[in-house]
Amino acid sequence: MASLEELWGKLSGSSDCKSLLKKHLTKERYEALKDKKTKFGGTLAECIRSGCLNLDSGVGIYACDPEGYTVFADVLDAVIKDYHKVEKLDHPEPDMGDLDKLDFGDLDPSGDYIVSTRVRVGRSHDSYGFPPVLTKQERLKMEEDTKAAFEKFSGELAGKYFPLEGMSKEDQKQMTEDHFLFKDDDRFLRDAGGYNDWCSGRGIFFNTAKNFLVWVNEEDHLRLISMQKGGDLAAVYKRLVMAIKTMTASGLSFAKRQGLGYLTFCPSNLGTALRASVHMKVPNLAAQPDFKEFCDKYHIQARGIHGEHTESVGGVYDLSNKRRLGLTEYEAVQEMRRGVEACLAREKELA
Ligand code: ADP
Ligand code: CIR
Repeated sequence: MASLEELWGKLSGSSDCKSLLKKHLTKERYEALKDKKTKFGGTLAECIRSGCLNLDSGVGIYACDPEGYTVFADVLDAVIKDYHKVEKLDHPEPDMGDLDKLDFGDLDPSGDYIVSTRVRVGRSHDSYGFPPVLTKQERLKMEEDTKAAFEKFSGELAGKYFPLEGMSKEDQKQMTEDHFLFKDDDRFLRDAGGYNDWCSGRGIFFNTAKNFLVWVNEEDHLRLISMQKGGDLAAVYKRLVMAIKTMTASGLSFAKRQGLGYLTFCPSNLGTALRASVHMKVPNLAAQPDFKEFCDKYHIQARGIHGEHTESVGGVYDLSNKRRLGLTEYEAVQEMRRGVEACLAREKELA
C-alpha cells in the first residue's frame, strides 16, 4: 500500500488535478498534519489515499473516523467550507419543518418528467470509526446493533433486514438495477477503504412496500432512504422524517459536532447528511452548453442515474441538492425543490 510520502508525491506532482484536496492541502498543512493520529488510529494517509490515487476526484478527501474532523480540521474545514459554500462552520440544529404545512407536494403532477424521487440521510454510530480504521469484527458488531434498532420500525416502516453475505448474485443485480441496492464498483470509495472486508457487515433493510430502506455499511454506517416512483416529494420526505425520528428514539447514538452537524465519512455529506433527488427527463436542458452553470445557480448537482460518477441514460438525470451543511433539513429539501422546478420549467420551454 502506498505510503503517505508517495501519496503526497502524486498529489503535489500533478498539474491538472482539480480536486478540493489538491486546492486545500498546501505544503504547510501537509507538514503540520502528516504525523498526527486520531484515537481510533486514523492517519492523514487514510484521509487522502482516494484523492491521491484518483486525481480526477471532485472532493478527494474523506475523514478516517469521527475524530478525524478535529485532528485533521486544518485541511478538512477548508474543504468543507469550499464544497458547501459557507464562510463559517455554524451548522444549525436539525429542523425538519412542520410536516403538516409543507409548501410542496408533487413536483410533476403530469408524471411526464419525473421518473422517481428519493431522499436519504447518512448517519454514523459515534462509537465506531469510519471504513479505513474499522475491523471486520467491529463492522459485524455494528450490524448487530443496527439490526436491533430495526425492530423499532412499525406500521408503514416495518420490514426485514437482508445481509449481503449469502444473498444471490441475481438478487443483488436486480436490486441494484432497480436502484435499491449498492455495489462495490466505485473506485473512489474502494481506494478510501470503503470495501474493506467486503461484504461482511453489509446489508439492506426494506419495509414491506419497498419505499423505505436502510443501507448498512455502504459508504456510511447507515443510510436511511425513502423513495418511490413519480414526483411526490412531500410523501417521500414525510416518510423519511418518520424513520429518522424512530431511529433517533431507538437508543442509537449518532456522531454529531457543534457547527458541523451529523458526521459522515465524506465531508461532502456532513451537516444534514441529506440528499434529495429526482430522476428527471431533461434531454433538452442537458443538451444546452450552460446545463452545468444552470444547475450551479440553483446549487443543484446533476448525476447519472446509476449513482455518482455514472452517466445519464436517455436524457434522464439525477438532480439533487449539492449542499448539505449550513442549512436545515427542510431548507435543503426546499433548495432541491426550487432547483428541480427551475429545471422543469426550462426543459418545457426548450421542448
Ligand atoms: P447517494 O449518495 O445518495 O447514496 P448515489 O448517487 O450513490 O447516491 O446513488 C445511489 C443509488 O440511488 C443509485 O442506484 C441511484 O440510481 C439511486 N437513486 C438516487 N436518486 C434516485 C431517484 N431519485 N430515484 C431512483 N433512484 C435513485
Ligand atoms: C470524489 O472526490 O469525487 C469522490 N471521493 C466522491 C465525493 C463525493 N461527492 C459528492 O459530490 N458528494
